[in-house]
Amino acid sequence: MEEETAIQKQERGSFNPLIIVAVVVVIGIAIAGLTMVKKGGQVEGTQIAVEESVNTQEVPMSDTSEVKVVNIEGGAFYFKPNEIRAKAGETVKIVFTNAGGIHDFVIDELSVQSTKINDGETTEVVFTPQTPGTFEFYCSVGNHRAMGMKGTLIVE
Ligand SMILES: [Cu+2]
Repeated sequence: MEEETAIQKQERGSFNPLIIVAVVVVIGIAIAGLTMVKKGGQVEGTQIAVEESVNTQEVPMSDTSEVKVVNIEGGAFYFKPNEIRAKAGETVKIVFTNAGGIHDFVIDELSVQSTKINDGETTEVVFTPQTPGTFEFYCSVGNHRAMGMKGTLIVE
């Protein structure tokens, strides 16, 4: 009886540490696994959020190569051409060259305002109309707008 008890004690004594080690290892693996899953989920979520925010911004990454460049000449008192077209969501780059006098290029509704430039100078404005419509662009210097220095942007 005493020997059996001693064996049982030995067995318990030798088994219990192994079980504890095994449980600790299993828990450790489980925690590590959960942590990796959480990290993976967070990374994916972050990537999706970034893509969504990019898509809602004015200049989507995929559209940077689709910038529509429009050369416009301005003088006393005209824009040439005086009608330009763009698609909603399309980024437009106006390259505005001054053929004489002091002029600028303005579209109130789209918050477009170039710098005022002198004879022979060129300036650029970049914008992305988001909604279809017809917008007037004009020169805000003096009475140039009233003198006919204006045009139409048609967003389709
Ligand atoms: Cu002008």
